[in-house]
Amino acid sequence: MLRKGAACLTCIAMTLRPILIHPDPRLKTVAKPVDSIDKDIARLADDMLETMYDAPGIGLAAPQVGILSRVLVMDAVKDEKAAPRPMVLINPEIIWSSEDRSVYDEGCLSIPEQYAEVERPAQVKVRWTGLDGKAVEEQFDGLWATCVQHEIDHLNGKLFIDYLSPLKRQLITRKMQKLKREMARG
Ligand code: K1U
Ligand code: ZN
Repeated sequence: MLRKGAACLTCIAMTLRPILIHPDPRLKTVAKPVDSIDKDIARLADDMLETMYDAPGIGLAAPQVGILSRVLVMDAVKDEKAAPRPMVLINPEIIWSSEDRSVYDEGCLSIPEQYAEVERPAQVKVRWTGLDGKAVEEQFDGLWATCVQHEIDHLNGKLFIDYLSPLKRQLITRKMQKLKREMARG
């Protein structure tokens, strides 16, 4: 997988999928576990990575493209010059969280141009199934830990604004309703 704009023949077959904007009932729904990793899941993962890099973003969960399956992609490599690290996590589970907490000014591709500080465990250990069907476990910290928790929240129908006060959440929701009305008008 290459970053946006990089030449890649296999990328030609990939499709950018439209990203749902909050509020949308699909973003509040708990996604279903994937029971078999077939070509449709591989295609979904490829499309999600392409859509994430194009946005641009550092993560994307399947419900954000309207698919209620437990699949997420991420690449939180910060250094533009470093090699990309596209990751596909199927049925991810947090199996350990640190006591230690960290605060990050989070954004969300389903809530464009809105940011807010969210406190989460600073490190998490995650278990998931890879596209090859094999179980994987890895401990994440820094931006990777924030991102994987944000994405797993999406699989559970939770958005970063759910960590904010009802007043702040309502303010952002109203802005998004207005944005969606404007987008619908073209
Ligand atoms: O899930 C999403 O909506 C994607 C989201 C992930 C995320 C961002 C910040 C903290 C936790 C999780 C994004 O990628 S928003 C865009 C963004 O943060 C970004 C975009 C380009 C370069 C660097 C960051
Ligand atoms: Zn998000």
